[in-house]
Amino acid sequence: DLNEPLQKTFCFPPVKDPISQDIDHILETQSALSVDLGGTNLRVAIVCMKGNILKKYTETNPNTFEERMFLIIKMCKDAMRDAVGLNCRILGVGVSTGGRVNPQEGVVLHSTNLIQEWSSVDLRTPISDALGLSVWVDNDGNCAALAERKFGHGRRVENFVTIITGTGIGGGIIHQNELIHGSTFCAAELGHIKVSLEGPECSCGSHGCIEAYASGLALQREAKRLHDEDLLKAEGMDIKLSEPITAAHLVSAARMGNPKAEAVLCKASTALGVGIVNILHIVNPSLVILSGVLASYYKEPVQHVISEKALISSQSIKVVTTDLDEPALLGAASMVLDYATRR
Ligand code: ADP
Ligand code: BMX
Ligand code: MG
Ligand code: CA
Repeated sequence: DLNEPLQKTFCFPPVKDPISQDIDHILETQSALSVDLGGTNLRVAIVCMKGNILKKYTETNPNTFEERMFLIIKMCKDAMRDAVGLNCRILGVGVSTGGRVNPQEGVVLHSTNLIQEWSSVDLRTPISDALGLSVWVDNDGNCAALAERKFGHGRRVENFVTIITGTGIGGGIIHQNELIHGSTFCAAELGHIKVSLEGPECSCGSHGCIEAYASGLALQREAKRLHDEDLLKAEGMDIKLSEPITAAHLVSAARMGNPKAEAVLCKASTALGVGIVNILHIVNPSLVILSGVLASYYKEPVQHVISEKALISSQSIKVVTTDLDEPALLGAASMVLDYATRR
């Protein structure tokens, strides 16, 4: 075949100069271990400089302090072993966790009921001692904001806010390009913005927080309530007896036209939207980034509430959903990648 040698000649990849080859090599091999502790899950990942997750491990977050610390260290050791095979050099460990965190000390100061036995916990010392690596720690919503600033829609955006929905609702605020921690590391606890005086009880012990209306746990609570009253099913929806009821059932039921499920989701979206309007009126960001399991569901109703309830000067702000896979994990990694390589 006369064409064959010709094709071969033209199929060679473009030759890179040695400097860009070196940079590519560094970006692909220098990596961080990242840990994300949420109300349900404990995740660990190996993340490279480019923000790609090279390997991810997921377990249920244990209920006791002892089991949790043991599992974090075990999962990190497993990941470090796998990193060798993946040709990754681990620069340090970034930890994203629910709760108020002092990032200077690497300590979780206080947690709500969402994570038990997780107050006054020094994470830096035991993890660093066990792994022989430097450790950075911050709140999970704050980490999500760091990830958006480095890898996501927050790149080159001076003022933005992110809201991440999981078991609870986490938040992060970037103001003039910097994360806000506040005077006692309690800034940007956006899940605990209150939108009513007598709303549903929240896992923080208060009432009417947006987390108590719109989080995964809140929707699961409502799904179970409807299920107990035999009101969760919709035409064509099949729920097995043994199946645990979750927020996902509520979303499916609403999509299939169940008016009770629709009403619950409408209230949840409105509560979240009103909470976001309050945020707009306090920090006036130019962008709101929604992430987590329900982000795509909430985007449109939140935009609608803003158009109805925000002051004219706040109406032009943009609401987008993240394009990152795991914002909290990636943000935990970004602390390592930014600080460990700082000269
Ligand atoms: P966390 O960080 O709090 O551990 P995740 O971000 O891992 O949580 O999300 C877990 C939460 O999301 C659980 O509350 C679960 O019920 C809810 N969830 C999981 N899948 C879905 C889904 N498809 N739709 C709605 N909620 C979901
Ligand atoms: C809770 C609170 C926040 C956290 C948020 C999201 C604790 C333990 N958690 O509001 O600090 O950012 O949950 O957490 O106090 P997740 O479990 O949904 O990831
Ligand atoms: Mg989470
Ligand atoms: Ca936060």
